[in-house]
Amino acid sequence: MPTNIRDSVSWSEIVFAVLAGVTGVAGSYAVAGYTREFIVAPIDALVVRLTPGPIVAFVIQNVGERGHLLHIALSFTIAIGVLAGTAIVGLLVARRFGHPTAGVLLAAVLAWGVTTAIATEPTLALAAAGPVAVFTAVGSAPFSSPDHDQSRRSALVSAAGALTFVGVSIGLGRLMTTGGPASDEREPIDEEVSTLMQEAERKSLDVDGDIPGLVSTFEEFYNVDIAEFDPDLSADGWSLTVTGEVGTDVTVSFDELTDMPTERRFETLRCVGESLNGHKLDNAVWTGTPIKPLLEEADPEGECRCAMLRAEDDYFVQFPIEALEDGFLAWGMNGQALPQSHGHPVRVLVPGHWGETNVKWLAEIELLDEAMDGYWERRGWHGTGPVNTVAKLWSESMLDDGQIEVAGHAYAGTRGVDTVEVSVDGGDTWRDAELSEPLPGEDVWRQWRFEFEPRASQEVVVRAIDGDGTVQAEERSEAFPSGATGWVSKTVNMMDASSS
Ligand SMILES: Nc1nc2c(c(=O)[nH]1)N[C@H]1C(S)=C(S)[C@@H](COP(=O)(O)O)O[C@H]1N2
Ligand SMILES: [Mo]
Repeated sequence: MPTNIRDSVSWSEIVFAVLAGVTGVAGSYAVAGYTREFIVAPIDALVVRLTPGPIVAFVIQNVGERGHLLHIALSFTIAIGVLAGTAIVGLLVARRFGHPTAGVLLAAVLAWGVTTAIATEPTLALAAAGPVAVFTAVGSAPFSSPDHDQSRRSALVSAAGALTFVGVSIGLGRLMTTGGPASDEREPIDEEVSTLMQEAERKSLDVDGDIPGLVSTFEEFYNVDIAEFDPDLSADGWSLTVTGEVGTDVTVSFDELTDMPTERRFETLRCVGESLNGHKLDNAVWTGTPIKPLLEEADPEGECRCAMLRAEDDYFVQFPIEALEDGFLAWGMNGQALPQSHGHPVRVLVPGHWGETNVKWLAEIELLDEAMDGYWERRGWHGTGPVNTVAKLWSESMLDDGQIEVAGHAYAGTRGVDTVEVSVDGGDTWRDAELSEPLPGEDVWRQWRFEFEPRASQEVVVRAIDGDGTVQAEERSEAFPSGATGWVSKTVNMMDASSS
């Protein structure tokens, strides 16, 4: 056996193997879409799971939002590498034994087997194995000897073919990526929800700038997930178990849950990781049932009076029972079945606490004896506590009469927003903003709006006062580890405002 891989694998073989890997991944995408059946999905889950906490914390702090591109790029590279590896084996066998057919068959079977083992059902795996076989065949054809003029042409034609294939696959894969609940699971909006949504629309301020209404649409509602590929669960197969330090284990199916007393609630969510004036703050009407009766039925006994909530994506959050008792198990959002990206079929909503406690794809509530860190707490965050108060400045515009309008949303969790104040002189003097009428509910944001006479350039500062009379903290801090603090401040000059 040669000791150096370069002795045994030629450059042209590497090129064809890479083409096989790229097209194999593209083929998998074409039939699976951007779902958990796509060969990259389980690899990415593994990459995320194996990445040490300090690295995750570092990436979140320094790369932020785009951090997930790093692990996704790595996962694509690994997937391409694995399929290219199967092609290499085929190419070597073809050359060593002078038997291209055997090599192609071997590569195809290996690519198919690996794809089935990693990600997807056997028939879908054929879509990855097919292109691997084709490029192994082209790469092991006699004319592809490295020193032939024709081989260069064949490589070029192959690359062009691969590119075309990738392009078509991207198109097909997009069609396969559905996202929301299947259309047969989409329900008509019930009357109670539609009354609440109308109320929210009526109470939304008439803002000239572009800000969400009091209910965020599915398109607007932010998304934060630990996994790149959301669990794809059916309501039929779902159940929730309350277990651990309990008097009796309790398990409920989806049908049993939705047969429990149903309520509709406005509930606002905010991510602890968002920047001070960020947009990871949204509100919806949720349909569900209170958690408390289920907890009472299980009869919690543990020392810490706390529970670990666990989800299908291996996410987990530890939380005091006392706060959990105010929580809600939701299966509907704005009158539709919970979309896949928001936790289909059932998620938790906990009033007043940071977004991370609102566990999606809920599977288990385990009552504990001893407190343990949750997923984000292990990575240094303090994100289970009550939310900070914030007033966002999300739009500036010049009105027809020449006045400047600034507007946004304000949120203070269960304390509620009492007042929003605006200063147009950098914080020296303050006036009250117009506020939207409060919506029913314990944990709902409000909109604010303010008009002023423009001067050349002025610093607009905004702050909220919560229902306890506490003014939003002025001292600035980053989101990590306990949520951003400070007052949002923006230099508004007439030119900018007129163009927004
Ligand atoms: N299972 C699970 N639940 C989860 C998360 C997650 O990654 N997995 N992210 C949490 C975080 S950090 C936030 S801010 C909210 C976001 O909910 P949304 O995506 O519905 O807006 O969900 C929380 N629940
Ligand atoms: Mo979050």
